[in-house]
Amino acid sequence: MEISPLQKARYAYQPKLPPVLKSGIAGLGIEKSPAALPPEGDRERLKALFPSTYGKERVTFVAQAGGKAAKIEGPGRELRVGVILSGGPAPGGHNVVAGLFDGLKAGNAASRLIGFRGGPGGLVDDKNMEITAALVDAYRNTGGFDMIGSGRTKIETPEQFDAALATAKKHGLSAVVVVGGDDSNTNAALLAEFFAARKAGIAVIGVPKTIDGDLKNEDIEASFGFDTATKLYAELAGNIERDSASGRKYWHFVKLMGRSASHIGLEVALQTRPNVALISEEVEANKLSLGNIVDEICASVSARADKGENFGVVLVPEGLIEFVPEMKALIAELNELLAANEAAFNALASAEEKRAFVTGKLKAERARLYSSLPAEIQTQLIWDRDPHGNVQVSRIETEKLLIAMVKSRLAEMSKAGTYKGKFDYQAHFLGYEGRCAFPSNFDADYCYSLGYTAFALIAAGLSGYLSSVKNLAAPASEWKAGGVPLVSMMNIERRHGSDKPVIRKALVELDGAPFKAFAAHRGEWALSSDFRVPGPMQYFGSPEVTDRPSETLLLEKGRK
Ligand code: FBP
Repeated sequence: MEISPLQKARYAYQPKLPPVLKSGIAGLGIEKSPAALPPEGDRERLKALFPSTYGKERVTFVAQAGGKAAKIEGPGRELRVGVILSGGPAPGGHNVVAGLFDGLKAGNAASRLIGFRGGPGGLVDDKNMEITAALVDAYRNTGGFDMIGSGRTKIETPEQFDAALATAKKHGLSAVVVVGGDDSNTNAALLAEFFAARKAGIAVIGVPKTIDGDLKNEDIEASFGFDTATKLYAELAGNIERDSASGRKYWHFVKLMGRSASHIGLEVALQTRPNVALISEEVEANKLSLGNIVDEICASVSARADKGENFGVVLVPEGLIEFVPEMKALIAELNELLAANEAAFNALASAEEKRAFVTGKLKAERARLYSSLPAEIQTQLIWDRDPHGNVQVSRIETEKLLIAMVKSRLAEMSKAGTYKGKFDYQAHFLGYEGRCAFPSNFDADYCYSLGYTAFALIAAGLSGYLSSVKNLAAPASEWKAGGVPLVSMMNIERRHGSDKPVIRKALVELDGAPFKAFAAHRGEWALSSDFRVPGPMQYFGSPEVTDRPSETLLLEKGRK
């Protein structure tokens, strides 16, 4: 296979590790401290659901140096470890595997790493491949999950749990590492509990992945992939802004990936200063309707038209549709209706028949809202849910819905004499192009460190932990490594009509520093053409440019 010059150059990049892991794990000490507690009302139920793994302490690796911290027993043990990449790809996944592999081999050259292909289903169905040094070398510092593939299978039935255990035993595994987001790590917690209850002696360790940036808390400062994906989207959004200011004839509506939380949209807004950036969490908090959102966009369009500037940029978070209260209620009713009438619905051949079927079953008010939407959006709203029951928001063209609504509102305003501009538009969706990009230096370092830390947790005989690398807003020379108990991050949520233990999703906090920084400036950005163009991500050069973390992280950690 012919590789690009950049890929070749990136092979030579040596990712940075937290200092404590730089000389391997021999002599490494472990400090324990109380972990955060789940919400008070859920503790008893979680304790009952996770009798073997509830109540574990947070661990931090420290240099032993003759200190009092407990030591890792037998650090050079021969280990066999399985690894699964789960859910949507995120830049840096291959470096998690590389860090895990290098750690294992540094501990004992005879240790082996087995990749389960195509996500969690690979463990259930025993689709495996040996991860060799040559394979790892071919993927170092590259984007994608194609080394072993990924998938969204949810391990939930007793048969699936039994099959996963049988596979792990067959391969003589000491541990399974699950690289995934909140749903996948919820699965990891359940698997850890199941293996512990069966006294299988097989550890389960999670690694926090998702470009969405919503798997974070006081111990997990960022999920990997967010940094790279947002740098790439910010480059593209900035270029679109400059194009709009050059051509002076289009309003660009840019939908940005991120299933639920608006962290991606917020980060890109902070980097590019668009005229409008919608934040789903604010829409929900202020109970804004689609009409209110359209008003906000039209206010900017109209004020800019008054200055003769019939162009601009609107950022739309992918998950918006589910945060608009009226749409949220509609989607909830659709979910129930589709689940209850699965066979009859699936038997219908055309999209038109399917739309008519659901319209006939919706309550009057929601049927009215559903019918008022463009036919394509109606169809997109009834497409299959993913295996975790989520609406596939990446397939709903919210940016086009907003364009249609803005256009018709402007026509009304024009008639009433309150708008005198010209509205031409372009729609974009930035999503899949960011998930497999070459990881930024930050993600290359972070992922390698997370993989190496996962190995250290396994070597320390721990299970039910999420690999944690902290102090990320500082240079890697100040990073810290450890683990957070998965159950400590859980709560009980209502999913598909029943209570389920799940890892809490971190939404944008409206009293958090990143949102406040955005809110302080957006009024001025709504009118201005003084866009900020970040340019392409840099891999070589001054660390101030190449290693700069996201604005979100810098603001959250008070470094800005
Ligand atoms: P994860 O939560 O698995 O990391 O996936 C995130 C994501 O990229 C979302 O932003 C997006 O809505 C979704 O995956 C798209 O999923 P798919 O790859 O199945 O189309």
